[in-house]
Amino acid sequence: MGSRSSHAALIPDVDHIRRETGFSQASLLRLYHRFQALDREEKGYLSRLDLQQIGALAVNPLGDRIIDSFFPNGSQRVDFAGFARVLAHFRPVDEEDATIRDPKQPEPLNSRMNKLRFAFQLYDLDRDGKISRNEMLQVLRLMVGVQVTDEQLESITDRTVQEADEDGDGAVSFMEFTKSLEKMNIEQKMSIRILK
Ligand SMILES: [Ca+2]
Ligand SMILES: [Ca+2]
Repeated sequence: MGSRSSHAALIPDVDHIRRETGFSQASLLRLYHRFQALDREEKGYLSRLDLQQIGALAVNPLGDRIIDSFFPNGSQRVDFAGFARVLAHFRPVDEEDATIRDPKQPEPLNSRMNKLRFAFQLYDLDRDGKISRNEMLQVLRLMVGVQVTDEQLESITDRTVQEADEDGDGAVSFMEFTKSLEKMNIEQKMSIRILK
């Protein structure tokens, strides 16, 4: 487990992970080394604590929520496949050109739509498919920092929800979320250079 492999073939399930994530062999190998370095106790999986060593996540206001997404269904550990799968959402779109794009395959994890889905679930904590006013408030609180008063935050939240809320139910559905981010360069915003 602890020995450093220099061949992608030594990564468990490498072909499957490659197909699923779109990472090249070389990138997967680099990610695998990163995974092994983060796994300081050579457990073969990463814990929440291990992931907190990633600088790009430590400085991201939503870093804790991104870390949560490595641990679906209350699990406490993530193996290499799960690690690569989450990071694939942050893979810059053009980095590895069209790789092995088979039209019968599902959309790549780093497509605009999948990046949006990933971003949406960072907001939608109770997973009911909508960002409630309170869920929006919590995210904005993380993002705006301490220089904003509670009252300002409340009104920013109201404005943000109202601007996106087309059907007037007081919450932001995935479609509304997508529309409100239409003009934003989500591909760029959601590209984190994790390998540095
Ligand atoms: Ca919700
Ligand atoms: Ca709505």
